[in-house]
Amino acid sequence: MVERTFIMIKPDGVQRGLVGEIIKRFENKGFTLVALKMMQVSRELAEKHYEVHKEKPFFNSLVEFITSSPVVAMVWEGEGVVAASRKIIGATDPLAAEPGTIRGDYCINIGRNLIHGSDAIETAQREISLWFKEEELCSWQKTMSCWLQE
Ligand code: IDP
Ligand code: MG
Repeated sequence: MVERTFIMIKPDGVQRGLVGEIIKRFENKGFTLVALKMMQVSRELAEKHYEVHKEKPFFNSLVEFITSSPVVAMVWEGEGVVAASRKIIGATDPLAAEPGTIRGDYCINIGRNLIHGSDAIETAQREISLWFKEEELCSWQKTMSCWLQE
């Protein structure tokens, strides 16, 4: 089974018109998009998704924010995609994120950091099954795959 990760463009990314710019970075890198949907997140889904943070002081404002306006949820596939996506995204605090990363290039505040990406392979599996039904995931082969992989 090829590695997959869960990526979500948060409400600020959608509102600021950065959906195309963000998707472009994953496409240009060579990863494969296997699922994508725009959705208004329910409180229940938001709380489940951020379950590990439920004792944190920012938990409530995070759930409020994620449910405040639509998001774009995606699954990307490729060898090493989980760790590589975290690098493409950059550090959680945008002011610490390196230039060239999404957070480093397009945002300034930890509570408005544009994008979520799974932090480990097991987390990715949990998040993908939380956000997507099996039939929403498209398994497909890029015709140019021989130009991306030896
Ligand atoms: P990550 O998104 O880089 O994986 P996490 O530590 O998993 O970062 O935190 C989840 C989200 O919670 C962050 O993306 C950010 O939006 C928010 N967050 C994390 N730490 C803080 C904080 O100290 N203040 C406000 N929001 C925070
Ligand atoms: Mg995280």
